Amino acid sequence: MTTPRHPLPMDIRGSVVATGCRFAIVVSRFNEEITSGLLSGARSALVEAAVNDEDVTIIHVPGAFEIPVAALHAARTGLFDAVICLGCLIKGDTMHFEYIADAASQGIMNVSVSTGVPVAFGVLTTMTDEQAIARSAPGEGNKGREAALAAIEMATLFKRLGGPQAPGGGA
Ligand code: INI
Repeated sequence: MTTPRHPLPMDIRGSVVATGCRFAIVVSRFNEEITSGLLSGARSALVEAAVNDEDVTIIHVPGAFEIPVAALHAARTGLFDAVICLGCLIKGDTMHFEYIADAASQGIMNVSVSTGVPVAFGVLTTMTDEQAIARSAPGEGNKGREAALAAIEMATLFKRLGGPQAPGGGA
């Protein structure tokens, strides 16, 4: 006699409503006039997704270079269903931009894959101030909003999917 198998979902996707999900936002202070716009965009998206204010923790770090380790710390607590990373790098005359942009993007991806917690990338890497201003202004093109929407989708997707949770089991 064969044991009845639990049917697998045929099609699964996230939701635009994330009530009950908990989010950490890691935001850097460098270029704060830009990162504050990204933060506003992310917060608005969470409000639109009916996420409760008390389910959002904002973690401030000095610069984009510090974002991955703060995101790792947040993910490892097991308290959050997703982490949203916000920062701004504007290209200057030296290689500094390239090193920090590489460290931030690779570091953020590594946190997500190593912990299993969705980590959204909302770090601007622009050639000019004008590009950074345009991408942090209120509205659909705000990259903080875009990162929050990705985090909402991934957090709700993983809730529906079930299976192993982040270390700490809080997600
Ligand atoms: N940090 C940024 O977030 N954006 C930048 O454009 C930037 N630039 O140009 O230097 C920057 N530097 C600081 C860096 O992220 C670290 O905070 C610093 O190196 C200390 O570790």
